[in-house]
Amino acid sequence: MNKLTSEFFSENRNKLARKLGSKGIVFISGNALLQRSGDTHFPFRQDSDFYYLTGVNEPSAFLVMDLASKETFISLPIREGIHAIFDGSQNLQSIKEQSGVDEILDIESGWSRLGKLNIKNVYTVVGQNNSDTILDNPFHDICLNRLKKYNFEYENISKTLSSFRMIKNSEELEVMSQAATITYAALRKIENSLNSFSTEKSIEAEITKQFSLLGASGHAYQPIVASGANSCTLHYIENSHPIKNNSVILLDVGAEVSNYAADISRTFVKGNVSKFEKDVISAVTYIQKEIIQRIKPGMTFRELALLTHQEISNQLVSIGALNKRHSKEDVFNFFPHGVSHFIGLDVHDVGDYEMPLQENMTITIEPGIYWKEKGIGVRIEDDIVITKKGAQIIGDNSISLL
Ligand SMILES: [Mn+2]
Repeated sequence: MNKLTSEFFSENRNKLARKLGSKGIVFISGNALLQRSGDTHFPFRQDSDFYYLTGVNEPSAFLVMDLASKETFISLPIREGIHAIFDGSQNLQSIKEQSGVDEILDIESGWSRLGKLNIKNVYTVVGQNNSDTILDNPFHDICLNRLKKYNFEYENISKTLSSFRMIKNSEELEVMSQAATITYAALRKIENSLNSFSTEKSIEAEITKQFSLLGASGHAYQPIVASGANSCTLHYIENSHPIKNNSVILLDVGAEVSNYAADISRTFVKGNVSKFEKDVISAVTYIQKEIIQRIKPGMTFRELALLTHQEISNQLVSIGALNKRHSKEDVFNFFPHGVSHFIGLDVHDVGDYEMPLQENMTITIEPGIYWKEKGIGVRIEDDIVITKKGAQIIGDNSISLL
């Protein structure tokens, strides 16, 4: 269920229209279903820009805003006949109300309506993904190729949308807070019954169950449940090993609510905690608190990274991992990732890392110490919102939801 109001999505479109002026059209495509095998598909996740402007979670849809006439419509494959029998028909009225657009059209009517508009310039989003290993949703290119037949000039508004999405409003903060609170509740449930779990998989299953029962749509990303030496692998998502007694378990998980993510990490110990494990865990916990306390609007990501480096370096000395005369690389070996990223509709959200922190930006704070020789990795991560004077942790870590 969508917990954001139609005013939120309408205002996002209005803000974009004010920025772009009164000529041309905005064309934003959503995501299509992707084949998993045969005629089955992967679970659907909407394109974040399209969702931000519409609130619509239907596949193969596109949004058109005519900046001159202010008319807006969404086109989507309307399920009728045999498709409605198999997959159910959509409630078009509720899609229209949720999005606040003027009309919902089927795909072909949408394209023909578009053909009648006086299109010279089109504002759209192109090619956000530079990776070879994660491919863009093909529906974007399918739409772009079809649009090219109209002989238009296009402008990429990806950065404009990112600059909007980087600053959250109260509705977004509310759903992010729900996602974080659900994640904390699931983590507490695990912590309180840690001895009853003998495999990483059983912890993952319990977290998935908790997320569903507590009202999340699922995981915002592949959960990490890493015990023992697996905790040193930063993106360990196999979650398939038995958990030995007296070993650490690093959990990096996040619920998704109304397409907004939480991203939270905790490191627990099953069985007896040795002094050594305790030292590493308290060192990282201390560093994380210290960083959050010292964040202020105006701080740059570079300053945040330097502060983290200094804190980690101090703690590595005090736990005996390094001596005082160590190099930058020595610290990097223990902490090879960034301390922070934007979070929102995407778990690694869009945003400008050159910009100083400002009110209502939401970022993660996630220092860690990964001591490979000893087979122990510790990461502590919370999501924070930048406030007028500092930072505040998103979500409530103190309530039990079940
Ligand atoms: Mn993170």
